[in-house]
Amino acid sequence: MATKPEVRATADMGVTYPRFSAADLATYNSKGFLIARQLFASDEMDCMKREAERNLTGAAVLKKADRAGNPVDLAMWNRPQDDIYGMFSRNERVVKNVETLLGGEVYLYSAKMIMKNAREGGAWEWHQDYGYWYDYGCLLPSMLSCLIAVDRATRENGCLQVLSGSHAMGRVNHDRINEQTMANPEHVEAAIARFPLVYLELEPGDAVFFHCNLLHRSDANRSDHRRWNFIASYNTVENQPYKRVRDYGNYEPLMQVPANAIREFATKCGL
Ligand SMILES: O=C(O)CCC(=O)C(=O)O
Repeated sequence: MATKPEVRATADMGVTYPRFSAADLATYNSKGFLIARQLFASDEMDCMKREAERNLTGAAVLKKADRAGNPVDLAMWNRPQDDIYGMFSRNERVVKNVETLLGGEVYLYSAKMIMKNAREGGAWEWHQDYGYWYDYGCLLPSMLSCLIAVDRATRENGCLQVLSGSHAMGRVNHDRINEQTMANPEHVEAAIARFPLVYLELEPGDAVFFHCNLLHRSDANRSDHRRWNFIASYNTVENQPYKRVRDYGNYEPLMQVPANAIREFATKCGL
């Protein structure tokens, strides 16, 4: 049984890609996350990066403040798209592996680009994604996110941090702090003492699949290097919200695109 939460992947021109095994699933179930290195190749990431730099500006960007008042910029998509972002969030390289981890048919719950710009991008407080989604009508934590590094992510520029194994705690209460929602501080303190803290340093194209109850956070970006990442979140079809609370997260069938869809789309659209 694999114990290291890393799956080596190759993303070559023939687009071979890793399919998570039973051992990977066991690792994911025990640690709450799994890393797939180079799930996407650098030319594919460059297509997303170019598009994002061109069109994620102005009104497309939501600005939230962290506890210290630093801006946390993000762009969000409510449904699967036919654009470059959709070629990633609908890509079978991601979705087939998500189905393995969640054990059934899934749909895209939301997608976002988290934009931590150099020297100003704000921090994220400790939280579980299910801390939000439970309130949005999802009865079960049969949900996860796939974070894809657009830029290199390091400790200095505020890479994602996780408490390995903390998803086993189940959902903890969350409180509103400024414009973010934070897991109850007493539980967080106890969890930090109990579960190993892991900094997820990533190269562009690396992906991390993480459980919706995994406690995670990230520091503000104090470096000269931008740190953007794209996060696609998935829910099982049977766990679709029992009520409509938000414009996102509502069930819509997910039309998967083949592994080579990014390059084909880029060629077609001249990206
Ligand atoms: O990108 C980050 O640093 C954290 C984002 C995050 O925690 C979230 O979107 O839930």
